[in-house]
Amino acid sequence: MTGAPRTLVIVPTYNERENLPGVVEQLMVHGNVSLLVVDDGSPDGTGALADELARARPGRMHVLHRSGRRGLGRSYIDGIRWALEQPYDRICQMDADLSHDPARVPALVGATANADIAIGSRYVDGGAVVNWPLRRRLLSRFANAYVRTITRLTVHDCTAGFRCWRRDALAALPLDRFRSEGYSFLVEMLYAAASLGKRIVEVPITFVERREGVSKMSTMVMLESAVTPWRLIARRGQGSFHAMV
Ligand SMILES: Nc1nc2c(ncn2[C@@H]2O[C@H](COP(=O)(O)OP(=O)(O)OP(=O)(O)O)[C@@H](O)[C@H]2O)c(=O)[nH]1
Ligand SMILES: [Mg+2]
Repeated sequence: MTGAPRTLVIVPTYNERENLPGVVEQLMVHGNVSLLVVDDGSPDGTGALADELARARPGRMHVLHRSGRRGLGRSYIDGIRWALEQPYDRICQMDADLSHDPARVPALVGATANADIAIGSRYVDGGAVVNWPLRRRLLSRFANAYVRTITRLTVHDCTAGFRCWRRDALAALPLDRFRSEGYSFLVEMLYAAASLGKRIVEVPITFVERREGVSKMSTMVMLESAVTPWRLIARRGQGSFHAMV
């Protein structure tokens, strides 16, 4: 059957040694899915472990090793550039900490049959967050309300890191103009896509807080996230993303 789109899942990693084997195993059960790990020189040896796992899965698993300044945004840009040189129909984004269930990848891919982007959303009917303390729940809710209010994005989970893109929608993004280094890269991507008129749908997911490893959320990352929506709308005046339509 030629039905299932050729899909690549990009997974950025920084110190995810304990989580990576589970992510790989659970993704590989989907026959049409390949994996690209983008490791930022993790001191815990995640990169070497990824190489080892990839050697056992030739053609299905790939590893990009970054050096220099680390960051989620930079990692995604490198990963997306790599992905667009390969013949994948769908390109997904997913965290390495198993807070995103690899079993939901087919649902996201399926939702792109009638959309350019499918977001794995905690904040639509049927979506949920498990094991987050109240403080973390409130921060995420606040971040979403903040982004939606400033940018006028209508997506309920703008900061979600679990997404599937149709290849052409991802290729349309002006990657060289993106400035976010940390998590706000996710908002910047979405904003650019919405500005380009891409169709965005949300698929409910249950987000489960990581059991292994530690969060990489830092004060700098949060500060950047607070500034990014304002920077995005300031650029709108200059027609920055619209010029690409
Ligand atoms: N390549 C790369 N990956 C990163 C970097 N920072 C975080 N990541 C990865 O991005 C994903 C999300 O990071 P997390 O630390 O889980 O962030 P979070 O989900 O906000 O925090 P948690 O509460 O720990 O789940 C994980 O797969 C991380 O390993 C980075 O600087 N470079
Ligand atoms: Mg996480």
